[in-house]
Amino acid sequence: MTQKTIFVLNGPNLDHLGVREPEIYGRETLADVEAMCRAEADAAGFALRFHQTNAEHEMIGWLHEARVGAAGVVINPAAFSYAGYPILDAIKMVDSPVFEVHISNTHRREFEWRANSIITQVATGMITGFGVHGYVLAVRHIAHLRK
Ligand code: CA2
Repeated sequence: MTQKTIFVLNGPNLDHLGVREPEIYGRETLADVEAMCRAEADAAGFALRFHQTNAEHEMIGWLHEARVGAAGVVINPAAFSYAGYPILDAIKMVDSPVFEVHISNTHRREFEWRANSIITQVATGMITGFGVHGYVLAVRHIAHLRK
């Protein structure tokens, strides 16, 4: 890993992106999101690590890899947003900017709990409701910050 590596990390169930609830999350698959992020990172001269997991320990492992010397981290914690205290602690250990992304507008959803991400308090910034374009904006912003 070099200082020019951007991590894009995805939490539980996002492997079903584009398949379930397209009216909320859109029709792009996670593979489409990876391609969009990779194109953005490539154009700016950054390497990209793109991962998805349904297991908290695996997410923590990638955050530990990103802990020292990454350009930045983009994370959609998905439902880890609501009880993922070990992930919150791991994000606090990362020495580069960490941007939280939610595809849907979590403040405009059916349940109030969706807007109450515990991750936001340790994130550098947060994007919600920009669809999958939010990932691209976050990658672009990290490239801009770290160029
Ligand atoms: O809007 C987002 O990106 C979310 O982080 C998605 C999470 C949800 O728990 C958050 O409240 C908001 C995961 C939603 C469930 O997984 C699905 C993934 C793809 C398609 C349908 C559901």
